[in-house]
Amino acid sequence: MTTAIRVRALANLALVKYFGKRDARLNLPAGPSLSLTLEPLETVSELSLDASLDADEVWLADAPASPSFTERVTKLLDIVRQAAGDGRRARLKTRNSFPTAAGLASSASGMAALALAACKAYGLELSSDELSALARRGSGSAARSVCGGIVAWYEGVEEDGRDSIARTLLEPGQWDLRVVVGLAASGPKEIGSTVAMERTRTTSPYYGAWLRAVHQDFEDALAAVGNKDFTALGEIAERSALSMHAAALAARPGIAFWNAATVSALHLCRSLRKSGVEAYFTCDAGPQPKFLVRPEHQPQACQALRELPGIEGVIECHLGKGALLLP
Ligand code: 2P0
Repeated sequence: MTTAIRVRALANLALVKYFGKRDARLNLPAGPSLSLTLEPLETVSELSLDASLDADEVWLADAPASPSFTERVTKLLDIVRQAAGDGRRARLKTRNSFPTAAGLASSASGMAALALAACKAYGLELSSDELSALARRGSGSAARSVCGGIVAWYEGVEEDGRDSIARTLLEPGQWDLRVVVGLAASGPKEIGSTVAMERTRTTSPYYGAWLRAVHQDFEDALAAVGNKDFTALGEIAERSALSMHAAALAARPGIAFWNAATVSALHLCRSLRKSGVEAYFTCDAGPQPKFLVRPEHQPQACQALRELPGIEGVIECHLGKGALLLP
């Protein structure tokens, strides 16, 4: 058995959402997206190769992982094994510092960590663009968690997806943005984002309008990041989230990720803004509301969200680094 490779990767929060694929096998997105890589939402993974194993062995938080998660891990490892010409099976022990599969992007940090660990373990030398494209094969949003700070994921035009990669626009130290995550419900979500986005693409009458909006929102968000214009970026983030959820709600059958606390949080966010606390609402494929705020407004936003009925806790986040090896 080889010595374990240890890596860490952070989850990310999309301000311009990824929701819809142009190629489901390669996880090629139908549009670009823009995200924040967030400390302290971390995955730490250990990977070792073991020639005596017949199949990959996957542990999630000290328990054997589900067959579906194990299968996703094997799928990504198979790509690396084929490229490296090394068929050895692996043992993966992975752990998230935050609720798994609850709309907090655990697959993004998990698959980014796995891609990096697998490259190191199998001796594959990849550029950061290539690593992003590899992580994307595990989970689309993982392409972004390879990179730190404020990140753009370009949809690309190539059929094989080699130009569908994410890159850092600003490093964590270059703009201090904060995110307050509200924990609106614990436990796994009712519908996974992969299934939800495919149903939305194939059945929602609003899907075309959503895609057109994404391209404009991405261009506007790039400009807002370039100018460090918080208000512009916040407004884009809120409208991108609401458009994504509108498209999903209109799918057949409709997909409602929100619960009562999520709706209350949207209204709370808007009343905070009226009172001078400039917070913007976003939400992903689960019920957890997230507020984008400036550092000086983080304490008030945090307190208000924590006191909201139905919110079980909050996580205060700031920009963090891309996937990295641990000693
Ligand atoms: C995002 N989401 O941009 C969007 C917003 C959920 C809502 O990326 O099928 O788990 O593995 O590519 O990456 C979640 O999608 O989906 C996601 P797959 P993934 O953050």
